[in-house]
Amino acid sequence: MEKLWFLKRSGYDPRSVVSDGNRFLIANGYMGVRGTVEESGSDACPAVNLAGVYDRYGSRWREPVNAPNGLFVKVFVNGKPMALGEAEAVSHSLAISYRHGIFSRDTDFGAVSLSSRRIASMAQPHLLASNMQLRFDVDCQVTLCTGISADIWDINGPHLFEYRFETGDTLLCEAVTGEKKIPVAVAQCVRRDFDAVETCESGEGGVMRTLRFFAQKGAVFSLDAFAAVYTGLDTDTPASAAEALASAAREVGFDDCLKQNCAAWERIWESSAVDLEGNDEAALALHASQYYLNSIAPRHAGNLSIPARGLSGQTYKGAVFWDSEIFLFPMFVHTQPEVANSLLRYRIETLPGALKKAAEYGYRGAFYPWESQEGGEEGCTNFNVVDVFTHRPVRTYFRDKQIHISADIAYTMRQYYEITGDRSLLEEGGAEVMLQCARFYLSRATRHLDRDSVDFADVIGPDEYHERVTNNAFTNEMARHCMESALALEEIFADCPARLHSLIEKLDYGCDWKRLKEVAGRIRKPREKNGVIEQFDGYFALEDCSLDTVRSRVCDPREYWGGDHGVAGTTQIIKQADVIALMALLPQQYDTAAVAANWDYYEGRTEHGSSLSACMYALTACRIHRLDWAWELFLRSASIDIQGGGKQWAGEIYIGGTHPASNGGAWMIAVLGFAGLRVQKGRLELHPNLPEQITCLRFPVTIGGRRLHITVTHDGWTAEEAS
Ligand code: IFM
Repeated sequence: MEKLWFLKRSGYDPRSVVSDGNRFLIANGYMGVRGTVEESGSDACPAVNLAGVYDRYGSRWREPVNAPNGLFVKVFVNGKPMALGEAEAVSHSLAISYRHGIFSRDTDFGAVSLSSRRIASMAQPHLLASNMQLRFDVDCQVTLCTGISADIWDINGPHLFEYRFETGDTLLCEAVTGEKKIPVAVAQCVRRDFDAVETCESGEGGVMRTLRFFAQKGAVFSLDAFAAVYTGLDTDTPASAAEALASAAREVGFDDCLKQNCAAWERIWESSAVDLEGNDEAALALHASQYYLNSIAPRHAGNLSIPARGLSGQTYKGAVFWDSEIFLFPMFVHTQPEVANSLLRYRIETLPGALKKAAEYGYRGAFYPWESQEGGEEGCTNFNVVDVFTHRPVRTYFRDKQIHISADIAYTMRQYYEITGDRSLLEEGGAEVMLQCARFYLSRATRHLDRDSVDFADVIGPDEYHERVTNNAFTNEMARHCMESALALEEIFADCPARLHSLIEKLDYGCDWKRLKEVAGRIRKPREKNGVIEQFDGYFALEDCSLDTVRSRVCDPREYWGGDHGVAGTTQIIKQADVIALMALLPQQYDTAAVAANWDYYEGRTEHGSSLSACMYALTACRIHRLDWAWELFLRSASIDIQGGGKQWAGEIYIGGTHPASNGGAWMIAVLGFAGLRVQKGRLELHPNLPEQITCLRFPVTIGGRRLHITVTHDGWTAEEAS
């Protein structure tokens, strides 16, 4: 049903331009194009955000590069700009087809109405294509400028230099990044069904083609634009590759490019679409979530991961966080294992960066970056928040102390094997990652002379508001799991022990292997009171006040709640799921009574200030049959990007964009929570917990190369093999 895959918003409100840029994003894994209108200048934050290409300008934060915008179009009627914000619009709407990743725009300026559609081709990752229909309501002289705009949005830029433009049938814009001199090339061609006097020129703002023509009242003209983007990371000749692709696309035409794009999207949905019956709003939100996640999967690469704000811009430095493993991986491993494989190959290939980071801090093994950029470079700086009162950068310790990142990666390596039954990833570097992560915890642990137990002191758990704590339950248990997973490699490689032994030898791991056995069992178990796990040593002694009390102490809506001076730091109010995240990740360790006790304690003390929080509470709520809560938290996770929700500011730093972790969380709640899917080495089980709002859930899963279609209702479930 079309309406379950389609979002439209009518009216123009300049205050929504930034959130609409996220909401109407189109992307294909290689690049993301923000949902801004064709004529937007950099003040509207347009962006063609490139996956995996980073740059640093001066001493500012490194961030991903935005390419010049090859789909720029601006129309003038009798010399007046027909542009949002410059001319009054009689009506205006933006829409997106989540099924096929098609952005559309309809604006009636009176004299002319502009209707356009745009795709980031899912069939050809380097290609953007658009069609604009212009309907004239008066006889008029028209000037239409279209081309490649270099007036692009950067948070910490500029990132492109040494611009070179070429005019002609195909327009070309070449530049290089500042730091690594990576060439970036964009080519643009058009196809039109009307006569015009055409001229081309280039200048600071880019390279433009100007079409001048006379339009009679009632005339309808059509303009296709094709833009191709390549960088020096894709080919040695990005400019000629871009030119060739843009002109080939013009030969094919917009309609056929669109068809190829739609067919590619249909293949994605065949393997992943979750259809929810009983509540259309929720069904749309779930499709939207899946769209935002599927559209940014690095299918073209095989060794890239996904940034925390996807391809919606440069927020969070375009970096890869634990979000990828813990929140995004589950949907992919169950539906498109090749994408899950890519996320983990990225970690295998960036192991050298993790070894280097550990060594820099004086540890052995692999300490993965908290905010990973290309090559495993740590993007997280020492100052990640700007204080709203003093305007000074605040020292945060995410980079140094959020050590659970390595365990999260090792956990996911093991999950990949457990779910797919495929050992090849472990053989091709995954086992080494697991061993090096375990080695890191060996070297990071603190042993006291007068006790047997081992502590992890001075860490930050998922709840980032309490910094530099000791024995964070999540960190300790995940570190233990990491060590036990390393030891489990013996069983995983039982049929070819020589393979593991030669790796152990290569890594000079003999002593560590013995120590793992000893230390894993000694890691301090979290303290408990009445069945409630203490989040870290001393947490229960903090002020136990309500969320409202903490809120009432906030003086500025943008102020940061964590760290030394934040309003939450001295209280038990936490930012996001921490103990509850642990219970969601290691369900076998906690019975339902333990989950219920901790859920009841922590939920009321959780701000859900991160979009990663709701899904962890929802998954555990399903386990303890709190389905009303699970439903409410599911809606929150699934609708975040439709609503334009989530925090937009951390202190004075903009953190808006799409929310892949929440998108992945929505899939997890629907499939792992409501349908209760578990896959162990290719064996599938379902333990449904359908809320009353859902009458039926249908979804495919791919296990061991077989695709199954699952249907879950209140009467039971069926699984059918796809033909
Ligand atoms: O990884 C998260 C973190 O847990 C909370 N702050 C935002 C990060 C990126 O999503």
